[in-house]
Amino acid sequence: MSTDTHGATALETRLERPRASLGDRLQNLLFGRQSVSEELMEDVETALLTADVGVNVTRRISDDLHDRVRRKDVSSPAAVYAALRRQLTGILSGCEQAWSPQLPAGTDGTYVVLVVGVNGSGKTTTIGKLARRFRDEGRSVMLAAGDTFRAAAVEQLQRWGERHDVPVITQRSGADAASVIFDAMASARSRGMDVLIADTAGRLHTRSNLMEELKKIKRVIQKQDPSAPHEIMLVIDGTTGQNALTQARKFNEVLGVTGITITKLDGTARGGILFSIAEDLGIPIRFVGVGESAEDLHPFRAAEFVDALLPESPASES
Ligand SMILES: Nc1nc2c(ncn2[C@@H]2O[C@H](COP(=O)(O)OP(=O)(O)OP(=O)(O)O)[C@@H](O)[C@H]2O)c(=O)[nH]1
Ligand SMILES: [Mg+2]
Repeated sequence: MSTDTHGATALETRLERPRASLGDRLQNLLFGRQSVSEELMEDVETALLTADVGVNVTRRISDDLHDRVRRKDVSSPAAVYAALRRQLTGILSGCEQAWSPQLPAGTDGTYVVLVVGVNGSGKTTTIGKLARRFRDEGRSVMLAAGDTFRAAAVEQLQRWGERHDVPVITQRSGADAASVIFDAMASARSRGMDVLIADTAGRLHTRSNLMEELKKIKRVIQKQDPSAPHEIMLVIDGTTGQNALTQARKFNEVLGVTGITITKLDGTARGGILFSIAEDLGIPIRFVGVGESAEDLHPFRAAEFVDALLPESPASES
């Protein structure tokens, strides 16, 4: 959210990026204590909110925990931790769906993935990683340099293409993005490519003219294949706070997002925003990006994600 480095935002930034991870905070709160008090439950709520789990999800979790405590279903702080892990996994498990670029039965042509998101979220890097993944699976892959806004963007995609031996269709910078993607699609289809992945320029979800441009790209793709794009993938920076939910809502409203990839979950212990997005939109979460190299992209698994955020501890069940 606040990426500027002005002194005035320093405090806010510190709030947004607490040093302790959600797991550490919850373990500090819940391990080594004897009883579950109302104060302790409030501290748990605060920890969830600070980790961007969101007000609605936090409220629902908290109501459920209170219920369980009342029913004596959960009677120790460590059992609260275990219950939290189950609840959080439950929220995300609906968004875990195996996915591969497979055309619907009975159709042929090229599977088209359109990649969208705000500036710097990790779109181009994710495309490079996906190209490598699909190629390793034995598919033929082509990339479309639909970010004609930044000159360096085309080169960045070309580097990924060269590294993984994947053709990249480009036009001069400043060209119409829809026309680049249209050409790339024609080329991919005529060459019998299995998958075409189209990059787009980063854009703020609040800029309606830029969002209109994405609609145009989608329409142009559909001229060649009404069933395409087969995947509209929204790439979200996992270190973003509540703003990521607003982004997801807006991109979904304008385009109809079919899958989400969340990036930059290496190093930082963020990602709490995924719970809000899962609860609010229920869009499948495809991949998690954990670094800048080709192999740093993992299929999303709810249980693994929660394990990373809230590690199971030997003392967690009681
Ligand atoms: N640590 C880490 N860095 C990442 C990850 N994904 C992307 N990055 C880095 O984030 C920065 C932005 O990534 P890009 O792929 O260029 O993002 P983009 O969305 O294409 O950016 P624009 O085209 O400018 O909108 C680069 O420095 C990437 O190396 C990730 O999973 N982990
Ligand atoms: Mg890019």
